[in-house]
Amino acid sequence: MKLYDTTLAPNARRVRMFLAEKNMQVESIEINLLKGDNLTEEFRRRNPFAKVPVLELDTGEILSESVAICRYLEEIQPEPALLGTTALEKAQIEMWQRRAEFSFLMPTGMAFQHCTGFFKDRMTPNKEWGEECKKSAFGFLKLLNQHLSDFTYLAGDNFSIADITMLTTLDFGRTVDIRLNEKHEHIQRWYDLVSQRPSAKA
Ligand SMILES: N[C@@H](CCC(=O)N[C@@H](CS)C(=O)NCC(=O)O)C(=O)O
Repeated sequence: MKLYDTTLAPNARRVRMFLAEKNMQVESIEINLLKGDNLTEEFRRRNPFAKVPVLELDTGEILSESVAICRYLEEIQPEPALLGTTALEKAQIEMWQRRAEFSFLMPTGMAFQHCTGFFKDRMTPNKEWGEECKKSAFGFLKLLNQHLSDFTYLAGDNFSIADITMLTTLDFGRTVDIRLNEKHEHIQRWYDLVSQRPSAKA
């Protein structure tokens, strides 16, 4: 399998971390987003949405969307389970995965795009909107901090894809000053725990 990957992109790192947890190795092809490697005809043939990550299977089938890629990896390599095993656990992981993605990864990504102008060659940044998104990301941190006062990981007792989404986004958030502060002591405890996992180096 080949992973079309970008070292600094949080979505790509989600898949790299997932692979590392599963102890799976794939060929990695670095896509330089700033240079627009993802905007070429050749890349768009693999993913018309022109985003990384993309997983190309040995059969030539193509998968994009980080969570869809992770679902595929979980099916072919079920251990360790990162998407849950029981009906309840699967639903709780999905719940926290979606919360982390929609209420933290998305606004953090928007804050990055609109505050830094990194993609100004392909979109019109709106700094005011970026700042709004930043506020909304901090709103999620407040709720998550309360939640983590009672739970070890986002979805309960077991490390899951929801923790991967949260950790990779939190690390990426530093680019726009979305960082933990003294009010986030429970997230800090969780962060210290999950960032020590070998997969966090991915
Ligand atoms: N929903 C997609 C999002 C993918 C995405 O937004 N990737 C970013 C990097 S983190 C990208 O390729 N951006 C390039 C661009 O916007 O030109 C996923 O989960 O994989």
